[in-house]
Amino acid sequence: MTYQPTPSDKFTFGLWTVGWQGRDPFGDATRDALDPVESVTRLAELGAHGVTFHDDDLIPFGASEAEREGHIKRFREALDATGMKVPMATTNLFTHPVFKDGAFTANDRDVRRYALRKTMRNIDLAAELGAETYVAWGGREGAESGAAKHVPGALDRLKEAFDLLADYVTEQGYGLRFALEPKPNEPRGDILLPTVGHALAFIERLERPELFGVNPETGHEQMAGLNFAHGIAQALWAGKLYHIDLNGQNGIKFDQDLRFGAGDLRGAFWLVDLLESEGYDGPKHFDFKPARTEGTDGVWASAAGCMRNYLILKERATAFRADPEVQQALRDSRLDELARPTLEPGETAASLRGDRSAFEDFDVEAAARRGMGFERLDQLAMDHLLGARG
Ligand code: XLS
Ligand code: MN
Ligand code: MN
Repeated sequence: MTYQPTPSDKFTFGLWTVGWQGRDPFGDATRDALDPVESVTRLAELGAHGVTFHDDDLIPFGASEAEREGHIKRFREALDATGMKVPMATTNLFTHPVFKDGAFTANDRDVRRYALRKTMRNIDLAAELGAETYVAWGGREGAESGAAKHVPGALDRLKEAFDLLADYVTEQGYGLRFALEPKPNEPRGDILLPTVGHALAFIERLERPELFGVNPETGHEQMAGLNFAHGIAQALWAGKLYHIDLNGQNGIKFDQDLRFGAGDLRGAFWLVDLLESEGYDGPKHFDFKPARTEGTDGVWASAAGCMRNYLILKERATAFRADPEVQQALRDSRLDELARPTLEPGETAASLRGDRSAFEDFDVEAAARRGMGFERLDQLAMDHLLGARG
């Protein structure tokens, strides 16, 4: 195996990821700005399928109409020359100080109206470039203190915004769906829709829920101490995994955005196992930040590492599932039994109550003593992950 990615792997990168200059709350940029055209070209050479962007990644905030057209034209030419796609786009509603109290949920109504216009403008561009997904991360939709944000009211405003945007894409006939991106905190003390579960529940309150899914990010769920693969599994189960942001994170701390595979490696293995075995076929989007210690070469090494790690983990997960010993261990752990409905076909509460074997004659103590075999199963997974088996 060479682990050489090709466009059919559907790996995509945000312009803001490889383009991150390394500015953090304590330090200035460590790298020069990257021309989006160079990012498209270099990522294509590395085997990526496409790029994604916030409006301001491509067109600097405040650019004139003529400048805007110029940036779009150069970008389009780079896409045409390389065959790179733009499967997703999003809006920057967090960098400019006007968004200091949020965008769709800012207390200031004129800021909310401005945020909607900024978003609609970039939705037009996203549709023009053939994007299928529009991501919405509520960057500063949150608060640091209790009375500053009336949360039920803010959720009303968030629903109002998404209902309007869904009407807009429908009226325009755009083939776009929205993917809400949860994050628990950073840059706000607390952010609305902090986890995949919150976002899934919110979507059901919208007027056009079918146009909304989620874009979970590895590190964001892990910042909340949650199991990312479990969140993804529930999103898949709900038919709502419209997009995914892959990266790495070392536990509950600031949003590290490490390259995919760094941080929680076992978590990454189970995630790839899940995505591959459930047949997720959307873009595998890396939202990472090449460490600010790196120069330009390090940026591309980091981007290549994201894809390489995914492909290595895919190979290991496939070998794990194909291993006859693993298949026996899965049966020993009764995973086949979990796949079986608890009731017989046509069985009712009344017939269950009438089944003495389910209760009166059930040997609770014997069942309690049965080992589950999970340790052996997990060790087999560990052996595969570490390359100690087949
Ligand atoms: C920041 C988010 C952001 C979104 C897109 O933490 O991950 O990059 O993915 O706005
Ligand atoms: Mn992040
Ligand atoms: Mn993200």
